[in-house]
Amino acid sequence: MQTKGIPYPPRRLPLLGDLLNANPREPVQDSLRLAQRLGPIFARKFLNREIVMVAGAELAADLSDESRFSKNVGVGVENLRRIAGDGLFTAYNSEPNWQLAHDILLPAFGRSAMEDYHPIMLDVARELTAYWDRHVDGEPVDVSADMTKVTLETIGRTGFGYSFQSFERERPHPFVAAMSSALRHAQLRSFRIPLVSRLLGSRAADLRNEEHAVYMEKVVDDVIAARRESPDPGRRDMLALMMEERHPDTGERLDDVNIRHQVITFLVAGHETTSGALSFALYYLAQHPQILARAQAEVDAAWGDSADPRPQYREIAKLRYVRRVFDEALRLWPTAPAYARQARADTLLGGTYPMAKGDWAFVLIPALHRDPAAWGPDALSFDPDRFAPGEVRRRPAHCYKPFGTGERACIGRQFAIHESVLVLAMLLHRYELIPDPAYELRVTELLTLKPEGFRLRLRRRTART
Ligand code: MNH
Repeated sequence: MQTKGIPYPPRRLPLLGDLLNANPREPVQDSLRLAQRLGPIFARKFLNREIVMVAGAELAADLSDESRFSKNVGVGVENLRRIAGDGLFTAYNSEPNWQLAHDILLPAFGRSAMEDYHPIMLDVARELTAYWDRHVDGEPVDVSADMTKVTLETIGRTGFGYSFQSFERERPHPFVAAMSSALRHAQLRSFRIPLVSRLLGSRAADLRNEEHAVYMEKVVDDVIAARRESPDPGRRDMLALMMEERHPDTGERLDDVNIRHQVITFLVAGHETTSGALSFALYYLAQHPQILARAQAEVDAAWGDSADPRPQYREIAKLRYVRRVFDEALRLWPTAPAYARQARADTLLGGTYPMAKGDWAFVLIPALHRDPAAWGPDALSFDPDRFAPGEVRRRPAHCYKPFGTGERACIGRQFAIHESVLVLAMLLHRYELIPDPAYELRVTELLTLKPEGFRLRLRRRTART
């Protein structure tokens, strides 16, 4: 879009733009710092590409107007098309497979599907506690790594009836390593300088990425083959819908290539962001003893002091305070930190900035979630009570967007929330979480965000041994 009148960082170079001042390993935290200096909208220039970032609540709310704006498959997301093709997340608005897959898959995220997933989610959560029990009074646990075990296992088993055996292996499943490399590659590719990158051996990186993509496809083909070999007629999970269901109006089905793209999409989108969100929630709980105590009291009141609680589906949504802790963690560190919006027709963003049809801008979600205009002067402090019902009503609309916005918003939102509240509650009920007092939060970026090097020591809570 036109950037006349939009602030940009100082020290811009003629050919490279802002590249020298940018940190390609931390584009989000970089931009967040710029937002604090430059305000609600600013431009960054890399080589010949100019990117507009929206950081303020008022402009982000305007971009939420579905009649004037839609999703843009932009920088970063576009680089994922090698592995996710026209899957739900990476599909262009114009691709017919988006609507087809959306309509076929929607029932997999409805209430009755969630009820079916619940016992599986509970099994996985109990595998986590069995695994953490071995660390009680011993070596600290690596929180982000273990949350990745839970969330990958959960999406694999609920969506596809497939176990990665995450808790039976010492090292992460190779799918996780391949996926992390693919995400890193997609992130870094956006910052490439064509000639320099050839000299620096980017081609080798591209070839490795190709290997990772091929490996991920092989895992997905295994998942599908496993189902073909032992069909499970009663099953109504994501894979069953994709393989058997026809569109309710047109009778069309998903083709094999598209199913592969969807499976990769769900395996990646369905675990990486939730894992980060759980990790940040545990980080903030461990940092705030009073909040931790209140969350524990809520779970204790609901579940008593059973040594082996087996909550029912409907009990999870009643844990309102645990849910607020989760919402607040996703406010400060929304683990899918940006989405892009494009103009459906020529328009003025916020009544001020001209956008031609097709022009697009990023919404920098962590900046939006810290805008004092929406969140008040203490926007940087962790306070789950911001999500008490009265407080929510006091805020402007569209200032909380961890799951994106509009028609292309996250289809897995309820899934992520149910899984996360369940896992957090199980952990809160069972353990004292003891942080390393020397730890300072470091956030790693692989398109998504997660705490790095965050460990907790565990003690069993005394009442329930
Ligand atoms: Mn999810 C889209 C965040 C969990 C599957 N997700 C999005 C978008 C955001 C997002 C933001 C919109 C991106 C854009 O506009 O470009 N998602 C999250 C977060 C969590 C999450 C923060 C967890 C916390 N997502 C999940 C889970 C699943 C999932 C769990 C699947 C089981 N998400 C998707 C899919 C899309 C999506 C699929 C694309 C939807 C579409 O465009 O139709």
